[in-house]
This record gives sequence, structure tokens and C-alpha cells, in this order.
Amino acid sequence: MVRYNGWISIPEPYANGLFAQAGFDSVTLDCQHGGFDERALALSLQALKTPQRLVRVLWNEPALIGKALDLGADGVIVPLVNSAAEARRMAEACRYPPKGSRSFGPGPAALRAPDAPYASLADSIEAWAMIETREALDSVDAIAATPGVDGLFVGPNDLALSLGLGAGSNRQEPEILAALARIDRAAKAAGKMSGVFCTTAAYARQMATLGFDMVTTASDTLVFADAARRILAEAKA
Ligand code: 3PY
Ligand code: MG
Repeated sequence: MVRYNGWISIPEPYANGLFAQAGFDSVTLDCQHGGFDERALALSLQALKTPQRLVRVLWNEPALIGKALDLGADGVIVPLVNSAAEARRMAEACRYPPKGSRSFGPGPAALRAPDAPYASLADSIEAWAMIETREALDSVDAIAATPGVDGLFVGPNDLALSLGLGAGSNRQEPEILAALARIDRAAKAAGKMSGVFCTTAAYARQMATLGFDMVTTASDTLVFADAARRILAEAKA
């Protein structure tokens, strides 16, 4: 079943709760290009009741990945994973030894399931590697096959930039559609999940039909700006 993901950039638990009430299967709090600092992330993770709460971390950096998980994220989306070595770095940062090198400190994560042994709680987290460069595309099979990488998530803007096509989501150029199909195939061949960032319902449906397991359907900043523009225009019409 396809997972419908909501994308959250506004670092405000109240706004995040209103947005999440739409009923997304998962939400992603964006620490790369969104406004979250550590404190805001902690508060929003505690406030959100969505079944799966992912955090897009600022960088492929074990300290940032460990912190997001300690704060209670159910998984991380790691930007710009360009090689098998980089995939290994992020995967190991997500899991405790012997599977990885995450430092022990469950913190607020333990509030989610106080009776669960920390290892089983940590084992259920999802590690998503972002495929968003030509280099990543060239190594996509090796990234997908990396133990501990649970899914490949496409950043269409950076991917299109890297392919020399300029930034933008919801793209229909054959070269981009071929890259998307290639990434989805690589994930499936390795028994992993595939996901893609979209900003329209139509494109999210198209990607779900193509085979993607998780589609980002709406982004809080775009929804906010679009609704204000549309209502103002309607009032003036
Ligand atoms: C991209 O499109 O590059 C992304 O990272 C989506 O947020
Ligand atoms: Mg990106």
C-alpha cells in the first residue's frame, strides 16, 4: 500500500498538528531546508500523533542522525547520499552496535514505548537515503543494496539540477521519468522501499502508479501560501 507523506518545514507544533490532521500516513520534519532547530524538532516530534514521523536531517552526519533518533524520530531521510560508502555511513549511524555505531541515549524516544527494549525500538526505525545527484544515480544499485538502508528517497529538485535541467518538482521530461523508474527498480531489486518528493496530488498519484511506496503529497509552506493566494484572489474576483 502506498504511504502518503506530508512534508513539514514550519517549526511550530500547533501548525504541524493542524497540517497533520489531514490524515497523512507519515510526516517528515525538514531539518535541511526547513526551519527546525533542535528545540523545535523536539517539541514537534512530541506533539505529532501521525503513525510515522520521519526527520530529514541537515546532513549525512552521525551526530545529527543520532540526535534526531534520540528525540523520537521513527526514521531519518538523509540528503545527498552519493555512494555505497556514504550509504554505509548513514546506515551505521542509525543502529546500535553490533549493527552500527549509534551511541546509546534513548532520551525522548523512550517515551514512545517505555516497555520496549531499546534495541527493538531502535531496530524498527527507517533509514532513507536520498538519491538526488547524477553520482547517486550511477551508484544507485550499490546504495540500495547497502545493509541498513531501508529506502531510497528521490529529491527531484537536486536531481534535476545535477542532470543539468534546472530545479523543480513534478517533472515530466523523459530523462527525469527514466531516472525515477531506475531508482524505483533499484529499490525493488534490493527489497527496499522507494519514495519521492512531490508537491501536487496529480504527480503523487502518477508516482504511486509508477510503483513508489511513499509519495510526499503536500508541503506545509506551499499549502499555506497557495491557500492564502487563492482565497485572496477569490475575494477580489
Ligand atoms: C529535492 O527536491 O532536492 C529535495 O530535497 C526535496 O525536498
Ligand atoms: Mg534535495
